[in-house]
Amino acid sequence: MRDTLYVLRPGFSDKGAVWFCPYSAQVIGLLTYYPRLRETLDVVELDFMKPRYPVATLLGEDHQSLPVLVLGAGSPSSAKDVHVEEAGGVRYVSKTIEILRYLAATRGLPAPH
Ligand SMILES: N[C@@H](CCC(=O)N[C@@H](CS)C(=O)NCC(=O)O)C(=O)O
Repeated sequence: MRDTLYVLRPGFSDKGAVWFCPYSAQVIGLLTYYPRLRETLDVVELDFMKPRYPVATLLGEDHQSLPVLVLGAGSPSSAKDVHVEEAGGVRYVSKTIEILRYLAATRGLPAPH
């Protein structure tokens, strides 16, 4: 199983306005900088409305904040300055800067400054 990046689909409605998620945009930006990175993981866009399946099922209803990187079975459990969390046997990284660090470290890319 590959790593799966869940992000919010841009252009979602909330509080009477339309938005994009700046955190998701940062990670999508990294994929745009390094297109070969895009080939190493699966990317899934989810709607803003909760519950955000399948993240709510995989990690629990308390862990639906996006973006989140769910790690594949063979993926490293650590990277420098990254906190890999775990819920129900599923490992994941939830802080945006740590998702960027993890992807950079495990794919041999420059690190975020
Ligand atoms: N994990 C991010 C924050 C992500 C975040 O706040 N995402 C928003 C959408 S832009 C969200 O999913 N909010 C709903 C929630 O946190 O439950 C970080 O590194 O600070």
